[in-house]
Amino acid sequence: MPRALITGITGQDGRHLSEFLLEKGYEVFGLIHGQGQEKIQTLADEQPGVIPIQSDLSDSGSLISAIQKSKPDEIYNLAALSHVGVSFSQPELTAHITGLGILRILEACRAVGIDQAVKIYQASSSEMFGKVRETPQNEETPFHPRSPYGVAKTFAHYMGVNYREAYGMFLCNGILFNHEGEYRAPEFVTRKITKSVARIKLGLQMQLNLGSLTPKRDWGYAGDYVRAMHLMMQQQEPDDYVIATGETHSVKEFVELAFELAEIQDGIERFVVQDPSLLRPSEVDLLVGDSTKARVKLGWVPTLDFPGLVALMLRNDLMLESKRYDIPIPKTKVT
Ligand code: G4F
Repeated sequence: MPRALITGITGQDGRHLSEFLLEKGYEVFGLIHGQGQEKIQTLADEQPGVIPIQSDLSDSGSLISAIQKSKPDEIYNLAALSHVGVSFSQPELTAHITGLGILRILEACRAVGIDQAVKIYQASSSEMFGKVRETPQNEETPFHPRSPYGVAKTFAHYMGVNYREAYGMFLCNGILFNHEGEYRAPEFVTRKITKSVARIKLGLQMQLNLGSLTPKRDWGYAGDYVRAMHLMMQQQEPDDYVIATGETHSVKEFVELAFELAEIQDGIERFVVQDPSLLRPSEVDLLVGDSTKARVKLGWVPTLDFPGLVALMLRNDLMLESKRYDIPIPKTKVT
């Protein structure tokens, strides 16, 4: 039975990936940080089958013990302070975890002596492209990060490349463009929109505060993207891959479609308030990925397009909010 160790196990990608690997017959270990038993209980309730290990990406000794305990064939480093906006107010912590985390894992593997056997996945990000130098962006596009988060991810990316070249370690950087779904946290714009539109439809909310509506993102489905992570790790040689749909849409288009699918007329005019406190000091205006390499070499293809993604997220939030307040699910284009 193959063994996988996942950091960021309770995050969106950790949830999708652990479900995927458990179904494939893996033994899955998840790093849980902090002191409380609460997180371990939540993991047991929401992700049954995952074996928790208490450890912290900022503590090298605890990473060494986690690796000794789990003896992983594959390590997926998904943990990060992942909110780009928040990284501006916690830049040092972002560098400490999002940037240095993978370096501590790589060194822990060397210390334990599994560096030539283990396969490591590093969650790189399209945020590294930032102020884009070309469109669409592929594996050769130069990076120009626009946030402490993007800078930290760029450091982590190159640290992986360096350990691959210097020590022959098997490390894949998955340069994933935005990926969303039913497990997305509401701090991110897509889930904030679908949750708010569902609540507006149910009469539970009257206002949706947003920052800039003009940035464009290449939004895919997280369930599709964890398949790509696993595929990279099954190759003979480690490499870096862009994972993206190849389509880009503005935040405004996402909101418009969500209101349309919920059958709410003039939603933006009636409910959206532009909130200057949600603007970022420097913004990434346009991201759109070229995932030809992953499609050709890995045979990876996404299954959900933009309307399918918005519909899935809205349907999920209409069901959750209706259940929470014991309100019948209203009739819309997605229910
Ligand atoms: O949903 P977002 O916060 O995602 P962002 O910044 O693109 O980052 C996400 O994708 C990256 C991959 O490229 C990941 F690496 C990263 O960890 C994260 O998962 O914001 C999307 C866009 C931004 O331009 C933001 O300024 O939406 C804009 N926006 C407008 N109003 C908002 C809001 N973003 C958030 N979170 N909340 C708003 O109210």
